[in-house]
Amino acid sequence: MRIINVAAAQMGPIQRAESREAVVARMTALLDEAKQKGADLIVYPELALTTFFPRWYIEDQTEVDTWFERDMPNAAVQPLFDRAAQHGIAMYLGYAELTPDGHHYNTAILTDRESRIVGKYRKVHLPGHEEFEPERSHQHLEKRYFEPGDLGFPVWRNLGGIMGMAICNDRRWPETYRVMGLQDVELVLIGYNTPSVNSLKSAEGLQQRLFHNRLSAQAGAYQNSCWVVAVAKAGMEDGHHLIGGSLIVNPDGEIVAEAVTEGDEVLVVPCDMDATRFGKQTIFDFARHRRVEHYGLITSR
Ligand code: CDT
Repeated sequence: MRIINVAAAQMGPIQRAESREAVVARMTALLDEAKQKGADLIVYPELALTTFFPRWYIEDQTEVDTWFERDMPNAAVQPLFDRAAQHGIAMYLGYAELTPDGHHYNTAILTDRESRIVGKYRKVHLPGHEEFEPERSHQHLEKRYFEPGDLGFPVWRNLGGIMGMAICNDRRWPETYRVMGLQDVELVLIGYNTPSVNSLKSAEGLQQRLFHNRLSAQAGAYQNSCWVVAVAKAGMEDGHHLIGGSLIVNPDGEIVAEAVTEGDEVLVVPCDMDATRFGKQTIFDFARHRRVEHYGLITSR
């Protein structure tokens, strides 16, 4: 057995006025709880340091840039890195990244037990729109504020497992998991901020969105025989509701833990990386069973 004790650290809402320092204090409390529960790895949500600012239409780029981190770790986040190293806990952490040459990405990093950054992922599938659309109940301006990620879907060896990362909307796309599956991924880490209502289609509500969240994570896990950990920022944020439902799914596609609140909540599950092997060597032995000669359309359109 190759056990990694994985903590899904769901976060309750972060209001617009909340400082990075206050958020990092909350994240540190979740880290301490994860340590008490025996965690080796903690997974935080997408854009874990701030409110989900793409719901706000901002024209002034200087103001937009206040939501981004120019360095990671920076002074506000360093205490979290220090505590994680003290506890020997690796992290997945989502944040808005502003690069030295002026690029904006929706990013997640992976650290090792010493808080060294071993992996970086930049969100590929950016949902939403670029301009203010008054008919919507809320804006979703990821296409305005971020560029599509330029790093693909790599995997990393960390804590004795093979890990990959994705961010929120990526989890709805089978290609996300399959590209990592083709690199033998054992554990896929995902943070998300998902509004509980569709801004245009009012019939789609909380229960359906929670269902689609489970469906996506469970299908990705089963079809690639890997663990999937999907972690929400949840609850009523700036007057807009985000789904909770953070969950850990095993390589059979079964949910083994699911959050019951919409607040700060830690789930810890011992995930055996060897449990991925049976599926990878049988029904999802890609080398033996895939028929790539019939898949060309997937990449040509
Ligand atoms: N953050 C993020 O990617 N949220 C999207 C909302 C989709 S509706 C525009 C999601 O897929 O959950």
